[in-house]
This record gives sequence, structure tokens and C-alpha cells, in this order.
Amino acid sequence: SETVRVAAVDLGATSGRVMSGRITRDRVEINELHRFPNGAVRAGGSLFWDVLGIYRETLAGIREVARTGPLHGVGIDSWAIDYGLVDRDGALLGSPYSHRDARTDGVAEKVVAEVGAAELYATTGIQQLPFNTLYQLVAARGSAALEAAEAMLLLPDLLGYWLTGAAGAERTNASTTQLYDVRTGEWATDLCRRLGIPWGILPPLRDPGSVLGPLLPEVARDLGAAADVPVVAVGSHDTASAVVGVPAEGRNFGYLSSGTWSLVGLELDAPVLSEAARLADFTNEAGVDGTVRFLKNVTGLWVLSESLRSWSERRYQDVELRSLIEAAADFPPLRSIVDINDPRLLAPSTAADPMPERVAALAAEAGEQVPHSPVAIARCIVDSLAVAYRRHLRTATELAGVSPEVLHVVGGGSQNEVLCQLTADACGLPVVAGPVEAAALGNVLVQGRSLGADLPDLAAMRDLVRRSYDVRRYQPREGLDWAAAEARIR
Ligand code: LFR
Repeated sequence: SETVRVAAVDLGATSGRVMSGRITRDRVEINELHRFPNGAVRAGGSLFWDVLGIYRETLAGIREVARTGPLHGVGIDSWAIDYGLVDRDGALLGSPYSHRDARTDGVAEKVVAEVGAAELYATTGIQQLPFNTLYQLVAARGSAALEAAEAMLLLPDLLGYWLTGAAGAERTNASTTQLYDVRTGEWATDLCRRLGIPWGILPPLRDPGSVLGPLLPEVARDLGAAADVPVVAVGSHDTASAVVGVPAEGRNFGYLSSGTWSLVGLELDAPVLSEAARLADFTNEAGVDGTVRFLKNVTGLWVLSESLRSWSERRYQDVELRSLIEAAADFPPLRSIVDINDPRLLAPSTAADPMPERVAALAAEAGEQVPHSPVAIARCIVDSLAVAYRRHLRTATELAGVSPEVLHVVGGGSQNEVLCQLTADACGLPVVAGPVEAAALGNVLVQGRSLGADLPDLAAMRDLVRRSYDVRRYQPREGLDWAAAEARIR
């Protein structure tokens, strides 16, 4: 059949990428045509996203895809949870907040006291992260922006709105907000009403794979694209797209989507909303094609990248990622294990409160050996990540009653050989690592299907990824007592 060629925009907290993606009968391939740095901006005491800058770079990337060949579609995925508010004229009401902004401190506790943790979980099935959209909107109650808001648009939907003029909320991303009823697949309007959130700002839901509309004429002209190029709602939550791009054979697999965050879990047919799942604080996010992403958010390589940033700002020598990780591999293992999901590791590193010192303080508090040097801190972080993956993957399989044979690691972290091996060791499962750009691939594949490629289901999409990309395999090694290491964290 004919080749489909699309632009896939994949936005991460530290970089944005625009790829051209091509699907032929027996291959899917992507080409990175544009990459730009991203990061939250502190202004007036708050932490914001530079969303207009992100949009400008998104346009530059799409323009590059259009310049280098046919353009049949555009799809956007990004990190979840964050949103912009637009007023009744369609104008953006201020810069979107970063979920790492401190305005949500203490809000979750208040909401839980008001609604009850059990009811909150029964409705939304979402892990208690302090920055969930629900808590951001509660924090914004009474603000001028929220009062003037006509619609809340999650970031990929906001960019899609600027491209097409069509407002909506793509389902995989909507499901992360904790404003979405995972049982009915509708917005949780009762919950909003009870909490004084103006539920009228929640836009109509749309399914991944649906078409938002064609590019607005002036946008198409500016991009040098044909007037009828459709923008397709992909799994607009990057993790949803990454799970589509997992090169799994069959359904008996666990996944670890490893970037700034680590998302570790399973793909299921239905949510797990049991009391045990609530107590384990697992999340049930909507996946592509009606699947459920039953997973745990683990704070992830953020802790390492913020440590690196902190060291480089203080001009330590030898804190380049690759050499640091290699040195960490030779450093004595399992000396210090910390709870990598401690909320104190969420906020960006600052000179007054640097990330490496926070890690050391957690170790001290837990009675662990206190790591001081960069290599000791790096080892503590990778060991603690591996221990967290072990615990959460096992918990997921117990709660869902399945037993995966393999753990697929995708995303940037799949290139970290040391961490991949430790993950295999800790989980006692073979790890299959790659592709790095699983999210962009998932984005391309879902677009491709909407545009006529013969990809009837997720299995067919994954098959194509498997045939197109090499992976690396890690067998679990014996020798270290991971169970004892896990028992050292609460
Ligand atoms: C990963 C991710 C996670 C989400 C976090 C914050 O990039 O999308 O799935 O929990 O970012 O939005």
C-alpha cells in the first residue's frame, strides 16, 4: 500500500522533538527533523511553561517536515496534567503553570478531607500526585483567570486548538487529570461540582485516532502545507503513545517508559479499582483502543538529571552523564537505598535546596550510608530506581493477577545500559530495551491508522515496530539481594 508520511510532535519536559514518520507496508520509521530545549520558567515566584515558545518550535518542526516531503497528517503528544485556560474569545489566559509549581502544596490533603480518598479513587482511579490537574484547579479557585475561563485545554489540545481552531480533550491525557471518571469514560462532573471547579470549562472528549480538523488556512499557508492536512488526535499523553510503541509480542509484558519520569506497569482491558490498588496508590490511565494503563509514576531520571544540573552549576568536574553512570556501575552496589518517590524530590533543584543534598538527606534519615560524591549519589539513585521498579512491577502484577514474562523499557532511559541491567536484576525478568523514541512511534502509528494504513490493532502496530527497530536484551543476573534492599524502604 501507499506510504503515509506524517509529522509527530513529541514534547518532553526537557526537550521537544518533531519527527517525520513514514509507514510503509512492512516498516515504520521516524526521522528527527527538529529538536529544541524545554524547561519551566520561574517568573514572579511561580513556575510556568513557555507555551508560545513551544508552539513556535512546534511550527518550525512541522514546517521542516512539510519542506522535506509530503505531509499527510500532524499529531501531538506531551507530558500530561498541565493545561492552559482560554477565555470566551479563545485567547490564552496567562502562561500554563508547571505541575512542579508550589501552588498545589497541601491541596491534595484538603481535597481528600473534603471528598474522601476512597471515593476519589473509586471515581478516577488515579495515583495521588500532588500536582494532578484536579489539585491545580482547586488551587486556582477564585482566581481571575479561572473565573474568565471558557475552556481548560491540556497542552497538546491547546496546540491542536491553535492549529485547527477545534477545542477538545483527548481521552488518554484527560484520564490523567483526576477529573475523569474511569468507569464511565466521561468527565467526573459531580466531583467538580463538589469541589467548586467550574466543570463547564472541561471540553468535549475525543478519542485517540479521531481527527480534530484540517489545519486553519493561515496556519497551512505559514507551514507551506496543503490546506487539507488533518491534525489527528493521537494518544496525546506521551506515556499512552509510548505504550503503543512498545515492541511487545503478545500481551504478557510489563513496560517501563523511562524519561524524566519512570512509568512502570501493565496494559489491561479494565481498570483495577480495588481497595488494595488504592492503598498501593496505582494509577489507571486510559490507553489507546480502550486499554487501561495500570501503572505507577516513579519520580525517575529527573532526580539524576537535576543532580547533574546542580553539580554543573557548582562547577564540579567530571559530572557528565555517561562517565558518571559508568563509574557508578563500578561503585559498591546497594549501599544506600532511598524512597525515590519521596515528594521532597519533586521540586526543581535550586542553589538553596540542591538535589544531591536532598538525596543524601533522605539516605541519612533512612539510616542508610550517606552518599557524598557524585558517583555515590548516582549509584544511590540508580539502585533506588531499580528497587522501585522491582516493587511496583510486582505490586502491579499481584493487583492485576497477571505475570509478565518480560519487561520492555522504552524512552530515553532505555539507553542507560547500567540501569537496564540493574532493572533486569532487580525485577528478576529479562529486559528488552528500546526503541528510544517509542512515544513518537506510537504517535506516528495512530496517525497512520487514521490515515488509512493497514494497522487494525495494537498488536499490528507493535509488530511493525518490532520489525523496524533493533532492541537490546538484558538477562537478570543473580548475586545481589534485591529483596533485602527493597525491605529497607517503607
Ligand atoms: C511522562 C508524564 C507522566 C506524567 C508526567 C507529568 O512524561 O507524562 O506520564 O505523570 O509526565 O505530566
